[in-house]
Amino acid sequence: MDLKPIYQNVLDGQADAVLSSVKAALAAGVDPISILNEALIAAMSEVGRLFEEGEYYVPDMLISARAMQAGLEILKPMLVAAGVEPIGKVVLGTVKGDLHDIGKNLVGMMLGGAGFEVVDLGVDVAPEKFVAALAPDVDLLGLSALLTTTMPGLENTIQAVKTANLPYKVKIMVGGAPVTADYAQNIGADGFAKDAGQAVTVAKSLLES
Ligand code: B1M
Repeated sequence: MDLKPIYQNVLDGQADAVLSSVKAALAAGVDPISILNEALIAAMSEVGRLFEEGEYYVPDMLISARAMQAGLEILKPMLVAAGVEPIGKVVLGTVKGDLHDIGKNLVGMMLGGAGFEVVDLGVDVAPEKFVAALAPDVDLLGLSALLTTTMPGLENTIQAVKTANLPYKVKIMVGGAPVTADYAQNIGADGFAKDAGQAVTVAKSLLES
């Protein structure tokens, strides 16, 4: 069966059409894993590319991410039953004192869309709360800051992770409007992404490195 309609409906942000096209594919006997990889994830990766290239804007990406989530909700129980493993686990949050979450949520949706398991700690997250959420199965810690006054929270959290001296390595990716690649490097982050599309690329490369 042609999975193009699902792919296109995600690109167009048509949640209802995603739902019906996913249901139609399942009814036709298509494997949920193929629907996930070849339609939903493939479409979200195209959305990320379009966003990075300036063809899609934040609302387009949000609408596509929601449409993708709608399809994913139907597939989830089948994927769990099939034992599909996420490609990695990310703990994500906005640093202490900072209540901005739109960008962080987008990053979370894109990572989820790319196949990561995302644990979202929300906003105003203290360094010790981030540290407490880390575990051996966590591959990546994602920190977001939107205010120049809360940017030090990124460094404080990275320092708290170092001080915790965990017996396993968790890579740290940072981002947010005032954050730059130079700043990220200076505070000891492993990676920086300027937007949600790039966050997926960076997260995948951190997993491989
Ligand atoms: Co506030 N705010 N805000 N705000 N706010 C900014 C950030 C500001 C630039 C506005 C301005 O003055 N021009 C300014 C900061 C100035 C500065 O620090 N130099 C500001 C201020 C001052 C404030 C308050 C202090 C205002 C006040 O109360 N006096 C206050 C602070 C509250 C607090 O946090 N303690 C405040 C409050 C708020 C609202 C609550 C009203 C609301 C937030 C609602 C919410 O998030 N639920 C709000 C909003 C909406 C904004 C603006 C208008 C929009 C932010 C946004 O959502 N952008 C913003 C101005 C602006 O940016 N134009 C502003 C869209 C979003 C998709 O982009 O968040 O950049 P962004 O995320 C991108 C990338 O940065 C990146 O990917 C995302 C998607 O592509 N990214 C990551 C983000 N996190 C990442 C993590 C990664 C990787 C990439 O890896 C883990």
